[in-house]
Amino acid sequence: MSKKKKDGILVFISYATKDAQTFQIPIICEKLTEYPEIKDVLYWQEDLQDDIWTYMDKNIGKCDIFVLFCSPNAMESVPVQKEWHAADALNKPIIPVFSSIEYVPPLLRPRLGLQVDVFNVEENIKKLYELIKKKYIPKEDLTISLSFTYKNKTEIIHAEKKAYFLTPLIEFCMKNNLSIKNILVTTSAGTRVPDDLFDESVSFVYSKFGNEFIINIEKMQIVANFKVCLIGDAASGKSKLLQHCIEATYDEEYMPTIGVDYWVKPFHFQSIDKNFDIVLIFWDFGGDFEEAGKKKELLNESDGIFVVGDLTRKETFERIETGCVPKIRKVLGEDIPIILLANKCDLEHTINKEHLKELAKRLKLENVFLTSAKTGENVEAAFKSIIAPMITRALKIL
Ligand SMILES: Nc1nc2c(ncn2[C@@H]2O[C@H](COP(=O)(O)OP(=O)(O)OP(=O)(O)O)[C@@H](O)[C@H]2O)c(=O)[nH]1
Ligand SMILES: [Mg+2]
Repeated sequence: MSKKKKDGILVFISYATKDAQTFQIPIICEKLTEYPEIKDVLYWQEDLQDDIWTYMDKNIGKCDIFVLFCSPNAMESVPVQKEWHAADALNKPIIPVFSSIEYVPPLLRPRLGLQVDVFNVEENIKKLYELIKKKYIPKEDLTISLSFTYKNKTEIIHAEKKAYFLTPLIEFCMKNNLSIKNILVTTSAGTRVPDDLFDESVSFVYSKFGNEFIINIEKMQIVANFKVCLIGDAASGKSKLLQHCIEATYDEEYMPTIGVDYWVKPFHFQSIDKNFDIVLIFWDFGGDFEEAGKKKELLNESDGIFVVGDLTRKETFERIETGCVPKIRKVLGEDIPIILLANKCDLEHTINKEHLKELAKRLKLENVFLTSAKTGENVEAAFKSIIAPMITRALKIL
């Protein structure tokens, strides 16, 4: 690698280390870098500080052209295979260089490559340089127009093909009062795009269907996934409450939760002017799971919390007041919605509702419910009641 140039084509060379001499890799790289259009040529050498995986990770994403030296050694090399697969997944222009077509991975055979005579290095470099220039797509050609439509409103956004498309989409949604945490859209190509794959899928759909790209927000379905944790003393009924809510069953057998259990339940929620499909992902913590450090990490990114006490054991509420709630606020902030469930209301108990309401007020809790996992009293209503405050908070955060 030579003197740094500011602009130009960044080339990544992938080869099997055993082929370094056969293909004269260091010489090719050095000579290529001498061309003014080529900014730099990246290739891994054993004396580099980074191991090959770190090197690959850092550099494939930013290269403009990926050159693959194909040979029997390259076919057997795991790093080489990973490298070209990664480049392909990232839509990088790939140039296979080979002495015989049989060494080119079948998937890459239709691409414009370069057949070389390994003994004619000078000639190979010249041809490779021409091909690199031909395959290079200047940055300005990478801009695409995204047309967002919602009801009768349309907005065209010029985004870089490599850019994150979710950001302009969220901005558009916010302008039209449509914002929410995770978004599921239907593209004009008919593909449903989940939030975390959105950017990749847009690139994919774009490359498949050409450069006119419309995202039809009229078909947009708003889906929000919320992480909700249940915390409270052992045997207070956290798991049985969830079991009742999700499976509509109950049994007396106590099976303590070890660590954390996960439960998932979809809800439909309607506000004045919007419909939401909500998925609550419940994290059901075992009461004995008090390794503070670990729990703190696991609580991160929660959207709402249920603290659960056992009406037949007063001390379970004392611990909610002195331990649970302050800890939760410390990790998740003051605005995290917390709801108190006073469970086992089917059993005789001495704690009255007024007392619990006062407790909830003192602790600035969102709400309090007397529940029974056994009879199902208030269970569904209690779990549903956390949705509205979570949505309000998510909209504020966005
Ligand atoms: N009568 C009555 N019993 C309940 C109720 N909820 C739970 N139980 C009983 O209490 C015991 C403990 O219930 P779990 O739901 O496993 O308690 P947990 O809070 O998940 O306990 P850990 O996982 O150890 O933290 C079980 O034997 C249940 O049958 C309730 O509403 N009424
Ligand atoms: Mg449990």
